[in-house]
Amino acid sequence: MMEDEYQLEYFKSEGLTRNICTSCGKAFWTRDPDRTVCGDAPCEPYQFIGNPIFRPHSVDEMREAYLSFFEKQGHTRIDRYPVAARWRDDIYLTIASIADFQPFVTSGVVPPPANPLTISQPCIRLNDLDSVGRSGRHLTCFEMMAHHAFNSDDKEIYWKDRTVELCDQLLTSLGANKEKVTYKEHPWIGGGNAGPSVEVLIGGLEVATLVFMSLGKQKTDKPPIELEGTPYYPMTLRIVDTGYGLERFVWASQGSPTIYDAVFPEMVSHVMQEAGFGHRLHDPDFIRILGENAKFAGLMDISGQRIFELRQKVADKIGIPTDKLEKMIAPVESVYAIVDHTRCLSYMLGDCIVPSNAKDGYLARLVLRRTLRMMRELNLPDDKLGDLIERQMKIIGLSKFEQDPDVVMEIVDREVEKYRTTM
Ligand code: A5A
Repeated sequence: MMEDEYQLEYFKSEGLTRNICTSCGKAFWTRDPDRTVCGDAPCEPYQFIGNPIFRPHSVDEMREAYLSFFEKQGHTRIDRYPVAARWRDDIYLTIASIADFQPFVTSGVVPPPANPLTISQPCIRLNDLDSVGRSGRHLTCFEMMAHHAFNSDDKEIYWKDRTVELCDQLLTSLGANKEKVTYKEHPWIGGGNAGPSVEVLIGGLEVATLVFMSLGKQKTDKPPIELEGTPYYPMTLRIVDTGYGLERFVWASQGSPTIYDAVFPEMVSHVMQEAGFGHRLHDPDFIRILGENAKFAGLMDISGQRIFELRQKVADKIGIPTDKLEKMIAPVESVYAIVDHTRCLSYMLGDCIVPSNAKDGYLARLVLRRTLRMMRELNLPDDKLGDLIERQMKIIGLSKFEQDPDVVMEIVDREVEKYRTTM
């Protein structure tokens, strides 16, 4: 699409070069002229497991570091929006921080709550359900840290150069080596809008995406550009839409085998204990196998049959039979998925979604039943679900939720009863 769009003054002044990845053929910008791969999965394995990219941070420390960095750079901090996107008629769940401002702010109908602004928005995405617990990097529920600027003809805030500069400065402030960062060109089309975007990659992990929303299907007084056979018109507003994965930042700051160990250590160890394999948490062999598994899992798109391929590769590398590895790893993946799903449920129910057979209620029921199925596989009693969700709500902070925690517990108990009857 728009090669010129990536010829940034900032890249030139900082001496970055544009290289083509020998693995995927896509263009990326780097400070290392000899670099041959873009740094994305599956072109490069994770480099940071056991070798962290940033100074160690907990989830709360990382969120605060991010928001206060952007505050110091002139952004206003905004409270999060609910995970149920009730202001929209096209999606049920808040899937990205920019979703908070669509469609009314992005179309220019109402002004943004602040400009520029910074936020850490809990998001829910259920499209990668199969990878959760396995890929080491996918969560159903994650916080998208972001800074957004809304530029108009009357008021220019900042655009591409400043956005990339801020990203570089943030990464450096957290202890990263700028030489290792790559910016991969990633033209973006979706939801009726389009624009250039770059993926920010370091240590083999995509930590952020910087989107420059500048085209829309809606007619404006400017001449259209044709993309994939459809005319797109330069928008009245040009919007800086960034997204930094909080949990991925925390993971990269700790270098643990999986994102789950880094982000939910107390919940992982609690569920491991309950399932009867707490002793493994301190077994060096087990930790090594988990790390190898995570590295390979990062390289693959794990869906359906591909899980067997993953098991074979890891088993070959470690030198143990595939079925033995399967017995070791599969229950741990379920523990991770249960921890992820119960956090997702605490946001869903805490933000007043009620499980049902329709709309967002259906999605809550889906996640809840999936969790119960996995709990049964680990011989965890159904009644434990309420307790796990309550623990997650307490870790996040009860004051962050609109719904009364007692009501949440009552809802969960009723759902467990209904599930038993259905079974
Ligand atoms: N609106 C744009 C910025 C957007 O949504 N981009 S994105 O889909 O690439 O997400 C931004 C960042 O959120 C990603 O770079 C990644 O760091 C994080 N992220 C996305 N999906 C995730 C998931 N399922 N689990 C954990 N982090 C995720």
